[in-house]
Amino acid sequence: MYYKLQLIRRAEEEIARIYPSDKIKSPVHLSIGQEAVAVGVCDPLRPDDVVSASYRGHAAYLAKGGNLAAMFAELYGKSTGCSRGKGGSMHLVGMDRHILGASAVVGTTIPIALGYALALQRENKGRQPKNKGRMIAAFFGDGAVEEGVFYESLNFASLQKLPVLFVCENNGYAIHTPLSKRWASSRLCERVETFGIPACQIPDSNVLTIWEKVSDACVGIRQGRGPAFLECMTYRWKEHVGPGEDYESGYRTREELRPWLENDQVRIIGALLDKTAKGRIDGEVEREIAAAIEFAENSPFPAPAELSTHVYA
Ligand SMILES: Cc1ncc(C[n+]2csc(CCOP(=O)(O)OP(=O)(O)O)c2C)c(N)n1
Ligand SMILES: [Mg+2]
Repeated sequence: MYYKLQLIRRAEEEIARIYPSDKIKSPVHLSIGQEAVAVGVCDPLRPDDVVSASYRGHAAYLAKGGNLAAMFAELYGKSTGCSRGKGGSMHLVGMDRHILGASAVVGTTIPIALGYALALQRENKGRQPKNKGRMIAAFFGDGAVEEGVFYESLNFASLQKLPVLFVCENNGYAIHTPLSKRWASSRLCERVETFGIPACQIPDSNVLTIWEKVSDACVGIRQGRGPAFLECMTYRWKEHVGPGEDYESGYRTREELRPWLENDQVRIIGALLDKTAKGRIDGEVEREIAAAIEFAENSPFPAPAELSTHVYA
């Protein structure tokens, strides 16, 4: 788990470092500070489980085992990228690791995840249940909860007992607007429970707690008992989009960040390891990231003829 936490943190720090050079051709929504959610959720999953992420998706992509070099190449707009350089940061995909393509349109990935869950359920019931027990984890932000399709999805998933784990990454903001100006009630889990879905909030982003709650939830989901819901409270350290900070822009204070810095799961989990083990992992992470950046830099851009290929299916 520390390896994954550190990989995501350092990869995104490198993205922030490279970004001003304009080599990265895509807007980037960084998850620095939110890594524990992706790792705590993806670590207990099976390799053949599916993950659906949002445009803030580097963390979920890497936590599920997405290829790091293909991610960097995608950010650089290169043909070796995981979306052939045509999607950029907001459209990471890795079907070899069962990572569904993401979308920039808030909330839209939730019903697509549901469609995948429905397909898994039907294959489960087929004569040769090759997908026995497979499930999907659907990540989305607190802003997605304001879309009507979120509630339609809760109802449909519960009614059909779909094998889906809903994961709301509640970082308190949709761009610059805090929850207090958007939600009539902050009791999200209670709202979800009225759909007959067990729901639980993890207030402190503790990666081990998230891991445990997900492991517990997966048991019922895999047995066909229907969906579960997690609200993971977290905090976005960087600006909404881009590599910088925005504590001076008036909508939040640096004071609000402080408890989350003290609760940094990357540092806390790293401190549980002995120094040699941690040093070995840190070294491995740095080598992997350097190799991924080199791969992206040396890869070609897509040929002009590719402009209209793989656009529609
Ligand atoms: C349907 C739709 N409405 C509005 C937007 C503009 N928009 C982009 S990101 C965003 C905030 C979403 O916040 P949240 O779901 O909490 O995710 P976070 O960025 O905090 O991870 C909005 C409103 C959009 N992309 N799609
Ligand atoms: Mg948010």
